[in-house]
Amino acid sequence: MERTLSIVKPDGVARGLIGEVVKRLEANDLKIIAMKMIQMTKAQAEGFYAVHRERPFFGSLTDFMTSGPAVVMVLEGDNAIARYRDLMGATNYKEAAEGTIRRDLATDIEKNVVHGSDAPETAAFEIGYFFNAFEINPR
Ligand code: RTP
Ligand code: MG
Repeated sequence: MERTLSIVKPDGVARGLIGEVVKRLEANDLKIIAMKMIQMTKAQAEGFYAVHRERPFFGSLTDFMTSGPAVVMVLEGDNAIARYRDLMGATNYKEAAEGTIRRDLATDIEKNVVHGSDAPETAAFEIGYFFNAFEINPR
């Protein structure tokens, strides 16, 4: 069993795609064991994406992530990190495989609807960034 952090980014929430994302998670055996809507501050977004702080898109990305509410979730399942990355598709929706969330729903390389942790260490950091132990409810 593995856990990963999922975010429906502000573009996905604004476009009414929370349900569509949740439907795909549940249909693919990724169990939602924590979930809440948040409004990130600039400082929170900068901390979350600290690995990207030297990238040219860092300012734009952290502005986007604070542009409206986002839905953060903890997912649990066998091989959850890689299986959720597969469901999301490539960062650039134009390069994402058919049937993935980003290929089907994204409109922009930045506004790409969802986030998913990319490794066990980043998943642990990202889950702890948004949730405390009492907010996570394994079933
Ligand atoms: P994420 O972290 O959000 O799950 O996405 P990812 O691993 O597929 O992509 P990553 O390289 O970690 O980039 C994080 C987010 O930054 C935005 N981005 N913009 N303008 C650009 O070239 C560019 N590249 C990345 C995207 O929102 C990406 O998901
Ligand atoms: Mg990433």
